[in-house]
Amino acid sequence: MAIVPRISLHFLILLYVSYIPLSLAKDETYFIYNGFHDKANLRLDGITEIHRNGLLQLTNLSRQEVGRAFYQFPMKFNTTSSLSFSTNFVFAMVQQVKNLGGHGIAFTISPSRDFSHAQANRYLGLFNISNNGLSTNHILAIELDTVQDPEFQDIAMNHVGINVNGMKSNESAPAMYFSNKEGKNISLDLMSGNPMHLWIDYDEAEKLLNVTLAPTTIPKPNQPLLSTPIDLSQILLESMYVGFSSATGTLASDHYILGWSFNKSGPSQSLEILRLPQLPRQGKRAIPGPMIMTFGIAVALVLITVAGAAYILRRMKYEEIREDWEEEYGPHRFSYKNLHKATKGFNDTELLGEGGFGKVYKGILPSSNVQIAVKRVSHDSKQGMKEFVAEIVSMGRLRHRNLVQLLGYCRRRGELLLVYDYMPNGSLDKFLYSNEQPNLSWVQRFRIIRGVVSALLYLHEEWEQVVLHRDVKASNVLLDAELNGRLGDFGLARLYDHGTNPQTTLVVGTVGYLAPELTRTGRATTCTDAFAFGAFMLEVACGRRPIELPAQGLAEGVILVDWVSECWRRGAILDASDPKLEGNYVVEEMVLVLKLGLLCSNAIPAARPSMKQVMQFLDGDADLPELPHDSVSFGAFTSNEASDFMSFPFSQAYAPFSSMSSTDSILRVGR
Ligand SMILES: *[C@@H]1O[C@H](CO)[C@@H](O)[C@H](O)[C@H]1NC(C)=O
Ligand SMILES: *[C@@H]1O[C@H](CO)[C@@H](O)[C@H](O)[C@H]1NC(C)=O
Ligand SMILES: *[C@@H]1O[C@H](CO)[C@@H](O)[C@H](O)[C@H]1NC(C)=O
Ligand SMILES: *[C@@H]1O[C@H](CO)[C@@H](O)[C@H](O)[C@H]1NC(C)=O
Ligand SMILES: *[C@@H]1O[C@H](CO)[C@@H](O)[C@H](O)[C@H]1NC(C)=O
Ligand SMILES: *[C@@H]1O[C@H](CO)[C@@H](O)[C@H](O)[C@H]1NC(C)=O
Ligand SMILES: *[C@H]1O[C@@H](CO)[C@H](O)[C@@H](O)[C@@H]1NC(C)=O
Repeated sequence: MAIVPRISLHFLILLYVSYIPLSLAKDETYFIYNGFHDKANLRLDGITEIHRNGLLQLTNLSRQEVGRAFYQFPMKFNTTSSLSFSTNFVFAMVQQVKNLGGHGIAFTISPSRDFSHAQANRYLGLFNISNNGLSTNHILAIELDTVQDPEFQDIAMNHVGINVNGMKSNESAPAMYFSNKEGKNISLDLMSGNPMHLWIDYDEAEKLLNVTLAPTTIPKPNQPLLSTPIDLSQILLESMYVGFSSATGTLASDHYILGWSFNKSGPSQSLEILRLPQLPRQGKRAIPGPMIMTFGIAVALVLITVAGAAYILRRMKYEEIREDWEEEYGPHRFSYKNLHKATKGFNDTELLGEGGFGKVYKGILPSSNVQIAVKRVSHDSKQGMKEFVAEIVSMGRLRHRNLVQLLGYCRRRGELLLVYDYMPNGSLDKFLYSNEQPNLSWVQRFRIIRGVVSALLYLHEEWEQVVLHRDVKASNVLLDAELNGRLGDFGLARLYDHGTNPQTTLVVGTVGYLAPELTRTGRATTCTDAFAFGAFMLEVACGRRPIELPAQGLAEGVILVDWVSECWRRGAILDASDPKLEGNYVVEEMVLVLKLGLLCSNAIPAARPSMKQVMQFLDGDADLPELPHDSVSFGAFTSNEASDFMSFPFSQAYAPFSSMSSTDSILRVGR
C-alpha cells in the first residue's frame, strides 16, 4: 500500500515538470500520446475510460451513450499568433454486428468542455436539436461518421466530414485513402475494427484544412482525403479546447483512440505505431472474445477429460493382473479384452449357469470362432494364487475325453477367469430334474456314469499326480454333443484351501455328497471323491437328489442313501430306480449301479471301492462284494464316525442347501 502513493507522487512530479509549465506559458502548445498512460491531462466525460494498456475507449456497445476526452488545458487559437494547427491520431471502431455500428467519433475544437446539453447518436455528443448549426457554437469538428443521416445530408454510411457548428458537413467524402504506391484512392471501412490513422492540418496562410486518412500500416498519403478552404478566424475563438467526442445510438460500436499527437506550432509529430496499445483481441468481440476463448478452453478441457476418462475406463475395463511368475504360462493366458468380447461383455444373455464358484458364460473367441465357456471365479486373496494358477495350468495339461478341457485362464483384481471347452448340452442335473430337457435313457445314463468313472480314474490314478475333484455331482457333469458325460470344475476347490481362516475349516463340496469324515476333518482324499461319486450314481439311477427336503412336497425329507439301502434291505432295490425310466433298463446294470452307489456311500472311507475297482465292477471284470447288512453303514447320517456331523446343527447344514441349490459347492463349517 505504501508503494502506490509513492509511485503516483513520482508520476505527478513528472507531469508537473512536463506539462504544467506549458499550460502556464500558453505558447508552447503541443503534446503527443503514444497510448494514454498519462491520464492526468485528459478530461474524460461520459462512459469514456482508459484501459490499463493505455487504450482510450470513448464508447462501448452500450446504447445512447456518449464518451469524450479533451485535453485538459485550452489552446490559444484566434490571437495574434497563428491559427494553424496540426494533429494526427489513431482510432479504431469496432462494431458488434456488421453494418450495425454507430455513430462515430469527432475530433473537436470547442470553446467549452461542457457538453451536458448535447445529445448522443447522430449529434455525436456535440450538439442538440436546438443548438445544432448555430454560429454561436464556435465548434470545428472533423467527423468520422458511420451512419448515414439524411437529415444532415450525409453522403454515405462510411464517411469523413468537416463540420462547422453543426452536424451538417461543409465538406465530406467516403472513407478512403490515397495510395502513394498505387496512385489511386482505396476505400476503407471505418468500422473494420482495424486501427486507422487520421491527419488534420490547417494552414492559416492557405486557409486550407486538409484531412488525410490511411491505415496504420502505411505512412501519411501524399494526397489528403479532404482539402477544404476554410477561414477558421471566423469560427474559432481565442481559447479553445481540443479533444474527441463520440456517441452511440440504437447502433453502437466500441470507439477507441490509440494515440494522439497535437501541435499548435508546427506539423504534429507522427505517432509511433508500434508503441500504441493493442486493441482488445478480435476487436469488436472484445467482450465475447474472452468468453469464446474461455468456452473453447472449457470445451477442450472437457474433451480432454472425457477422452482421458474414457481411456482410463477402457484401461480399467480390460485391466488384468499379470505377474512375472506367470510368464511361463503365457500360452494358457487369455486376454480379458478377448474374453469380454467373446462373452458380449459377460452379458446375462450368455449366462450358462451359476454355482458356488461363480457364474459361467458362453462365449465365442473373436479370433478363432471357437466356442468356450468362461467361469468367473471371484477370488480376493493373492495368497496361494501362484500355486493355484500353477495347478490350473498343469490341469490344462490334463487330457481325457471325459473331462471338460481347461483351455486357459485370465487374472484380474478380485477374480480369476477360467476358460473351458463349451459343452453344448449343458449339465446333467438339468436332464435329470428339469422337465424342459428330454428324458435320458438308461443306455445314455449308464454311459455317462462310466464316463465319469473313467475321468475320476484318470485323475486319481492315471495322471502324473493325484488330482482330487472334490465336487463330483450331477451339476458338475456336463454333456457334450454326443451326450457323453464330462466332468467339469476339477481341482477348483483347491483355490479355497489357501488363505482360509484358521477358526473355520472350509469344507468344499455339496451337502449330500460330503463324506462324513470330510465334514469332520476337512481333508479331501480319493475316498471322499468316491463317496461323492456314490451319491452321484444313486442320483443318476434314481433320478432324485441326494437329499430331498420336506419343502419339496414330501411328508418328510428323504436322504437318498437311506432310502436306497432301505429298498435293498426290503429286497426290492429296483423300487429305487427312476420312475421316469418306466422300467426301461437293463436290470443287472441297474442293480449294479444302485449297489455300487451304496458301496461308495459307506461311512468308512476304507470300505469304499477305488475308481479302478468301480470301473472293474462296471465292466463286469470283478464281482461286487456283499453289501454289509449293518443298518448304520451307509451315508453321512448313519455312521458312527459321522457323529461329529450329527452334532453339527442341522438347520445350519441344510440352510445353504435349501436356499441355494445343489450346485452350491462351498460350506463354511465352524469348528
Ligand atoms: C460501457 O461502459 C460503462 C462504463 O464503464 C459500463 O457501465 C457499461 O456496462 C459498459 N457497457 C458495455 C456493454 O460494456
Ligand atoms: C441544447 O444545448 C444548449 C446549450 O448548448 C441548451 O441551452 C439547450 O437547452 C439544449 N436544448 C435541448 C433541447 O436540450
Ligand atoms: C481521391 O479522392 C479525392 C477525394 O474524393 C479526390 O479529390 C481525388 O481526385 C481522388 N484521387 C484519385 C486518384 O482518384
Ligand atoms: C493540404 O493539401 C494540399 C493538396 O495536397 C497541399 O498543397 C497543402 O500543402 C496541404 N496543406 C497542409 C497544411 O498540409
Ligand atoms: C478572431 O480574431 C480576429 C482578430 O483579432 C477577430 O476579428 C475575429 O472576430 C476573431 N474571431 C472570432 C470567431 O472571435
Ligand atoms: C511541434 O512543432 C514544433 C515545431 O515544429 C516541434 O519542435 C515539436 O517537436 C512538435 N511537437 C509535436 C509533439 O509535434
Ligand atoms: C460551413 O462553413 C461555415 C464557415 O465557413 C459556414 O458559415 C457554414 O454555412 C458552412 N456550412 C455548410 C453546411 O456549408
